[in-house]
Amino acid sequence: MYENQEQKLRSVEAGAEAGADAREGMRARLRAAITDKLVYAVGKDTAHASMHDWYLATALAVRDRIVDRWMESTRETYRQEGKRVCYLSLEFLIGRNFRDSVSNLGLMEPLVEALNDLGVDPDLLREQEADAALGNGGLGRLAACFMESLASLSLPAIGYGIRYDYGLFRQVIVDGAQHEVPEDWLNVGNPWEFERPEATYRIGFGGTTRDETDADGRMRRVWQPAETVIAKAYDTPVVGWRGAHVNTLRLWSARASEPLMLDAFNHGDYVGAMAHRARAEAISRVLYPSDATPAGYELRLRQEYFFTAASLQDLVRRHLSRFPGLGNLADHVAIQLNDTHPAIAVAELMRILVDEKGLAWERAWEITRETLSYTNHTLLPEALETWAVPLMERLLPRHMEIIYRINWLHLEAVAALPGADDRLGRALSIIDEENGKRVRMGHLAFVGSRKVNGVSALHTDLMRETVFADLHRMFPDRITNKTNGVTFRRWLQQINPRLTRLIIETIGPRMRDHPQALRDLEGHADDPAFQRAFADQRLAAKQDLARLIRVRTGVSVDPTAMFDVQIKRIHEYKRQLLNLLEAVALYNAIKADPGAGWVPRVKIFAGKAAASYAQAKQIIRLAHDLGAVINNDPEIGDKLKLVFLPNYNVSLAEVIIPAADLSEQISTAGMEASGTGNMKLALNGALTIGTLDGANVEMRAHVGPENITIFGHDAQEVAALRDAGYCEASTLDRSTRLARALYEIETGLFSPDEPRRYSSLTEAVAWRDRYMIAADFDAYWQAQRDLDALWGRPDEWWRKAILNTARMGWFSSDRTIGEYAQDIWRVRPLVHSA
Ligand code: 26V
Repeated sequence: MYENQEQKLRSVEAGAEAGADAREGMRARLRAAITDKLVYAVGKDTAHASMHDWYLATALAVRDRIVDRWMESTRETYRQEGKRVCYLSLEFLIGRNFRDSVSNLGLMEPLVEALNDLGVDPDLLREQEADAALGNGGLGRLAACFMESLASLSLPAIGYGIRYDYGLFRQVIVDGAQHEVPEDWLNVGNPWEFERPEATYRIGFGGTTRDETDADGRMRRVWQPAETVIAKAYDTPVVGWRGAHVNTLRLWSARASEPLMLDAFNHGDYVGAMAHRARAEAISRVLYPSDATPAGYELRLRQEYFFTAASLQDLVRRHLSRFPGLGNLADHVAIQLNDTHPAIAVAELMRILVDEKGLAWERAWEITRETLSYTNHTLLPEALETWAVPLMERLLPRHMEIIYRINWLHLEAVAALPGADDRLGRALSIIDEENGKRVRMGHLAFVGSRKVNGVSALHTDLMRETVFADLHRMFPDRITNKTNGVTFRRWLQQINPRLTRLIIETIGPRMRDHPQALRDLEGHADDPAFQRAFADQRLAAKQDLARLIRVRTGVSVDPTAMFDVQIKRIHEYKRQLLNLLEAVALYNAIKADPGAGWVPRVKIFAGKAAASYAQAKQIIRLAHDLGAVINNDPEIGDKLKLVFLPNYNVSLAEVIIPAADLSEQISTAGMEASGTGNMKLALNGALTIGTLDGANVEMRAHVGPENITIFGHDAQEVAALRDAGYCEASTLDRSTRLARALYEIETGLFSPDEPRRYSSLTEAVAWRDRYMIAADFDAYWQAQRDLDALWGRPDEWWRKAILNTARMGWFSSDRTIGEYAQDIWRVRPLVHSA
């Protein structure tokens, strides 16, 4: 395959040289296609077209150029009878699609020229696209990076998910507080998707089960659902790098099985005639925020079953169009469960095989266990999914029966283990009997899967040692590690064209196809001219970000200051509060000695808090209250600024990341499964300050311990502190800086209008400190001061920054996907003739 790609690259590049004419031709064709779409698809003439009309026309013209390759990819997949990956995920956090598609097709230059010919600003045009925010954070963005890498590696794959009408809420800040506004992303039209009215499936809910004798005299269990919802497919093509291969992202939208209850309507009950429709369509209405409260939970279970059942029906139908039965399903399909959200697939596949296709239970179980694999993304107990048995019995009665049978057979095997006892039985059971009978979806996914993976080396170790320790002893070969990665096409080449150009001028274009080729930069890390050029590219990105900060927050920041960035969901375990407390301590220190040669710093925060997560929302408010005081203190000036950029999303990340000098990855050790923002920032040349958590551990190994700043307790030390009954009090006595900062916040120095505003935050640190903020504060403070000193030695700083970019190649999602393909899915790339 390697040789193949090399050849492909050479022929593409040779073609590019010979192809100045071809480019002119493409420019003219695109120009014509865009005006054509504007008139005949959008229905506007050039004189009256808005920027949005131009965007739609351009996207449609680009989409046309994807379709041939898409169909060719599908035909080849069928022809070569290989195996296909089905990636089931409740979240795909794509962001914008335009630049991805255009640049992977290799059309960026002729398209920009064509738009310029038409008098349309390509940057303004790009801004017209709404972010597809169909995810909460890391898990959803990982799914989007994986889809791009699967296509780029020519691995036949389909992503299955939900086409939410409303993506993750838009964050609006009013007086420093977060408010949530619906994100109506489809309102402006989505030119990338194809509606598939022919691809619809019926999804049942509720009802009853009974035994029935079929024509051959065999007993079968029959499920008679009380309610049926229609799943309708919308397909978006996912273009791989250099356009060779195109996969599909298939998202399901819910429809009522009857459009209108005509009877009720005819009797004048117009609202009642539509009520069933509202109930059915609610399923795909809105994305769940990551820590929803129990209210509304039934809807989430309906979402999970809805998309899982539709996806399984779809892949089974496809399989049966080529083969007489499902006996060889595992040879042709690998199903990946992205967290436990689609874990009901274990029971649903068994139901299809046993109830619908009449296979023996044991054979069906073999097929299921060969076909499914499961990725775990968090060990936080509050995020591990369980469903109350009565709810499951009501909504999915047949699945509950199947789960009981799976569990019964599983517990039989448990009982036969050496040393088996009651404790082991309780720990391994799929049903948690201790908290009012709940189905443990992680256990179900684990038992029903061929492979189970964690997302970083540390996280996988902790899976083996903690949450899945007993299951791991029972199935010692099942857990495997697949450290996360990010797609370098988007997260370096597209978002940072300036740095990319400099890198290519320096080491050539190989890095575009081989992330590991970035290593060739190592030889330039000490070159003062290259260091200067590297710093200059980054300064330009910082000027862009400074402009954006000014427009969105009204705060002016100095682009030559150190940009210290923490961008991610707001969560106590991610410890934005630790960073804010350090800001207060630094503010105090500067005030005490303003002339002490402080390194100018801009602390930049962005992130959303789940609507129901009160502490996280308070952290956002505190950031604003601190900013208001610090940013307006004349004694502080440019020595310290603190800004919170509202409405963090993929598009905002794309502006912040190239401009970050320092990347904050400071979660309580043991709590962040991997992190992927950490990788994007380091790849673009930010230095990391972080704990030994998630993938930070492996980043340290790759970039070298001298090029990353690690502080604080590691996961073992955190566990030991907990076991010893840690609570903060003694630590607080030791750290006067922290004690003073907490006292100032506690007594309203930053919220004089409401002095007690933050007592819930300060008490959480001072009395419980579940997240070890007090335990790590002094080490964090010292690490920050060391970084200040390093900033004063620019040749050293830039050397380290360059070495970060040079050594992050391993964190490409192409490497991750290559490992999944080999070890978990056992799939091979498609060979494209053209
Ligand atoms: C949990 C729940 C609970 C109920 C409501 C909706 C909902 C949605 C998501 C979750 C679990 C989120 C888990 C997650 O996002 N994990 C992140 O996965 C990243 C990719 O592997 C990883 O880099 C992050 O460290 C990890 O926090």
